Amino acid sequence: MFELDISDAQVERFHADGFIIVDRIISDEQVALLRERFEHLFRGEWETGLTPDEVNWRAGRDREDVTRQICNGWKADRFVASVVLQGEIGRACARLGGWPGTRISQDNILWKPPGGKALGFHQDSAYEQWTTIPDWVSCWIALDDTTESGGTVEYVRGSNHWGESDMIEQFHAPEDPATDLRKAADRAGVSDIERVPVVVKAGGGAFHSGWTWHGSDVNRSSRPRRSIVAHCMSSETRFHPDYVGYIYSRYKRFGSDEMDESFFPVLWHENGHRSPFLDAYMARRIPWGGQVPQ
Ligand SMILES: O=C(O)CCC(=O)C(=O)O
Repeated sequence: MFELDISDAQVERFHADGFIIVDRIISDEQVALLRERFEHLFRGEWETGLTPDEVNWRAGRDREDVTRQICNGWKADRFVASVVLQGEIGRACARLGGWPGTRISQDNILWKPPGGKALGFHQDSAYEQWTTIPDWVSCWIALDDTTESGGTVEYVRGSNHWGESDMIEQFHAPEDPATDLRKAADRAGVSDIERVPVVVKAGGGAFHSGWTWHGSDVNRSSRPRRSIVAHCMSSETRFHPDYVGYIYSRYKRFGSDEMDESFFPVLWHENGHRSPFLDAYMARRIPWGGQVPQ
């Protein structure tokens, strides 16, 4: 693991532009490990025995020309957990978000094959209304070298200042990924939309704010574009008392707005706290739901 020290200048850029691009987030060994785990995950092989929260593509079941997606692969695969739940990712997100600590909200595992269709431009935080602080900071990590024509993620510079929009019409495989983006720009009185593609080597990536518009176009290259995203929230986040998110509110207990660390673990906190099961789980010393070693 590389230390992810975020400088004051990067914090300033993050707030101004809504994102920063970083050359190196995970090691080459971790990139190779995740590429290998992708094969298992998209065949529906769950290392821990547990199904991820969202499985939007499975080999043999779904169309070959769409972007494959799984959310919360960390619950199904401890190798994935060993990368995406690292404390350093939590520390970097806390610094950028101005939080005392970081919880993972969900991971996002994406595989866009050659010819794979676009993902619509959206604001992540529009999908987070089931929480009291829907202000994500996300760490997007490339698992292949990315190119502008290869369907890499693109951020719209400064769009974190455009205000809050709703969930978009079509996230998966829209003909035109920028439909909702243009409407949001109109509402914000912006005529010049600057889309910045993230072009990095595998292992590099970016951090973006939950209110930054982003999406990605068709993969027009001959190579796959794989990536993994750690969508993070403040350690202080609680469930919204009324709003029911159709997937993640299943983890809300009746009569409580507290987030259970088994499902939304704390990756890093300035007071030294880290969810106690994480390191043993990530090292495959305990199974899902196992006894935490003292
Ligand atoms: O990787 C992409 O194409 C889009 C990723 C995304 O939507 C996200 O990180 O929130």
